[in-house]
Amino acid sequence: AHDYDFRALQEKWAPVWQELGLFDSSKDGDNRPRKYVLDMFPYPSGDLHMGHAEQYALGDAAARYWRHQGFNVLHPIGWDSFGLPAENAAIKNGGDPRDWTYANIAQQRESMQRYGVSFDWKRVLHTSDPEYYRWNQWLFVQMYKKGLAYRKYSDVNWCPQDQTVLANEQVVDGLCERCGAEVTKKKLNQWYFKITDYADRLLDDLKQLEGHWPAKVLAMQRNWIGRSLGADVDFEIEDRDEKVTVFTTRPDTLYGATFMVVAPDSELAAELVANASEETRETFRRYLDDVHSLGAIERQSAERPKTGLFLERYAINPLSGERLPVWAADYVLADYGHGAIMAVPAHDQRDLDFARTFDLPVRVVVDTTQPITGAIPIITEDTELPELDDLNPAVTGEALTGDGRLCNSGPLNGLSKRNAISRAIEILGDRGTGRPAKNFRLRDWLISRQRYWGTPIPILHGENGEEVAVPEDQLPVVLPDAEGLDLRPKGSSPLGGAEEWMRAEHPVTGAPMRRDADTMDTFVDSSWYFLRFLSPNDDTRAFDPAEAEKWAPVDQYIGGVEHAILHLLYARFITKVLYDLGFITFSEPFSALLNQGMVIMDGAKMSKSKGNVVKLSDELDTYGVDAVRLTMLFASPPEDDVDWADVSVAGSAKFLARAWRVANDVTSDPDVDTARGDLATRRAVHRFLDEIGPLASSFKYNVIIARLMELTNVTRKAIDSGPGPADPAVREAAEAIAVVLDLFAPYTAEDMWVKLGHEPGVALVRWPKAVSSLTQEDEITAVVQINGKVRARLEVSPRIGEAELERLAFEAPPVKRALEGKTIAKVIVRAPKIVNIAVKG
Ligand code: ANZ
Repeated sequence: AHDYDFRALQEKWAPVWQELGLFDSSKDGDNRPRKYVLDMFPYPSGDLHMGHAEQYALGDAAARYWRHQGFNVLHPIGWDSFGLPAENAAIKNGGDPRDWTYANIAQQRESMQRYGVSFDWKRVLHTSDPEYYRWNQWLFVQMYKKGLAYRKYSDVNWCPQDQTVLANEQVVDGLCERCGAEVTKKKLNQWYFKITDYADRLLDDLKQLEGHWPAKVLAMQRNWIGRSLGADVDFEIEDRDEKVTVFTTRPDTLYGATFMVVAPDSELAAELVANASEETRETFRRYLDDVHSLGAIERQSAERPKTGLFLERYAINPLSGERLPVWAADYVLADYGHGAIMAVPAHDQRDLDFARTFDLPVRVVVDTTQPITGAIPIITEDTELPELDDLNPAVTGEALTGDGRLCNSGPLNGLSKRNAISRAIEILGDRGTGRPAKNFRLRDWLISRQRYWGTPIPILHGENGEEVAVPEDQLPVVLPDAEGLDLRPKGSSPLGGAEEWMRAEHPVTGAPMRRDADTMDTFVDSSWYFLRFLSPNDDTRAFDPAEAEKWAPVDQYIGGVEHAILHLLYARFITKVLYDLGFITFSEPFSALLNQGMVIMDGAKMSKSKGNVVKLSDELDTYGVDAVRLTMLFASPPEDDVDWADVSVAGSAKFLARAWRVANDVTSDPDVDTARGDLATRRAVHRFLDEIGPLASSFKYNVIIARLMELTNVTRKAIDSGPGPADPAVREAAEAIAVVLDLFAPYTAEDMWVKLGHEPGVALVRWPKAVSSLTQEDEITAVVQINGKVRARLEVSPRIGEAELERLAFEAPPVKRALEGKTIAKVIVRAPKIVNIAVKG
């Protein structure tokens, strides 16, 4: 009975926990306060791996901590089970994506149960179940009715390998995020969610999350939304009735505009070039072909040499009346702002590079050598401007982007950049040729996919182009069987081949209609799943608003930083939509977010190609669940990566065995009065308890584990060579270790708890509280000597630092008096006991 046997513990306690329903969050009459702790749900790609092991160890420590604080913790799990890998596996190996998916789910589920995560297994969901995706369709219909889901014929990102469209977010450096193939453009009729309507709120509400979400994630979200404030300015074009509007963040530099640039792939460019010479039109056509082969990021790259051509047209500067040549160049994008810009080469680097390439004029209009504070200098036409040659962008090649005083700018002269921006907008407004404007980098969310394994889009199409939503009482539109369908990517959805399924009737007239054959982006599934966990078996609605009121928003969300942009942005968007529709009363889904680091090997991400993959199941077989979980959290703070080459799982297992033996050796009764225990041991226990509270709420689990190890050593000594195993303080220590250890090593903790004479269920035991009289430190006496004579005695902490002790010594009144008029020759500090001061005179 004195051997620590992790296998026996795992086998013994897993079924007991199931039976006791310790993690059941929906018991009648449970009036504990509530917390919602959510781990990002997994994709069923195979068995659990080391990354999962880290994530679930972390999320579980958070969930268990709150239970120990007396909360009813909702800690659910489900599977994000639609998506391409299942479909690709089916294409490669034959078979049905459904079988592959559910077999993997079964395996992951078993592994999670063995891993001892305190999930509420009554609330499981799979997004590929009709009982779930029915509500994706419901959500789609709500959005469709509100004009937030719409179809548009447009150029989309196309992955030629996967033969499917990709959201902008799924294109990384011009490549498909999934398969790495080069992404091309294709014109298709696609469904979008109008996330741009929510751009301002998605940005502004990030403020609420400051301090609760990683700063890096907030910055990535801000950047992705990319709000720019500035002005729209209308330019007349010679021989054209309509004006061309440009968006600029620097209307203050209008007098420095020396040419205009339009995106070559815009309709405007095509129209403007139509009147040009045959030669120019031919050059333009060839240029356009080149442009089509480039991605947006590449086009805007500062490194790429500037290319473009003069369109033989002129624009008129609305303030100065100056005539500006109009060019087409690929560094201007067709789908940002108005697809046209006023180029100010002196103050914009890309414009400057372009001007220098094509020999266009550069005019400085912000004198960056002038201070912007103090009185406004009066600059007139006659004012001699400083020799700017050192700074002249045409010479240096460096645009002047800093602040300064406006010059060469008529009514704006002398103003600072900021004031000139407002003034320019005012003047433009007065003349009716400009107005304040705002632009976002964010684009609408393309949600349709031409693939099989996803949620069918609940729309019917008539022959005449009529479009109607499937009535809600006819949902779900169930995915047809894969059997007999050709799942191979071919640019149109495999569902189109399900002839029988495609046929439908108009819900009112009964006229024949055809189903929409596309399926939804799986990010739709994960944009609201946290709400479905609240009433996962409700077949009358997506979720129960009363349950949402009780539990949501999620108090703590835990997952990988790879979801920093897309998933979180979409979930935030859908939450706001549901808020606007009146289904929920909060508008941010995740009150706090924690990103765990990765598990790496020898400094590198684990991958088959590198041959450095550590198999989770091997580690679990060798060292046991608890040792692996403990190691994950002991290795580093949770945000940092864990290098598996640097950890010792065997060391963790040894510590667990030591802790477990401590519990075994305790000989006092469970009801012994611990207040009678050995004082030194008790002090160690209560200082430990005092210290770990704040550590736990800031996820410093690695430090808590270090303290647990120390307390275990102290207790071992107390048993072997101190007050002995019957001392009540030894029991107090062993119990504290068991209860806190439950965060990291639940099997060991449970067994210790029961060995200590309690009923199973350590997971629900309240954390013991530190007794303040036992946490105060003993003080010791430090002496201050001047030339060898004791002048003062100070009561100080035994852990006082040298600097602090020296400061206290010099502040002591008798020391001050004795030093009056003397010169200090030397000070020697030996904390915590002595300060020696040598003086002269
Ligand atoms: C004149 C100017 C002068 C500009 C200056 C900048 C500095 P963000 O901050 O990203 O919104 N721009 C506008 N539309 C564009 C498009 N479709 N493609 C490429 N560039 C475009 O950038 C706004 C600035 O980017 C705008 O302000 C415009 O150049 C350019 F000293 O106008 B600016």
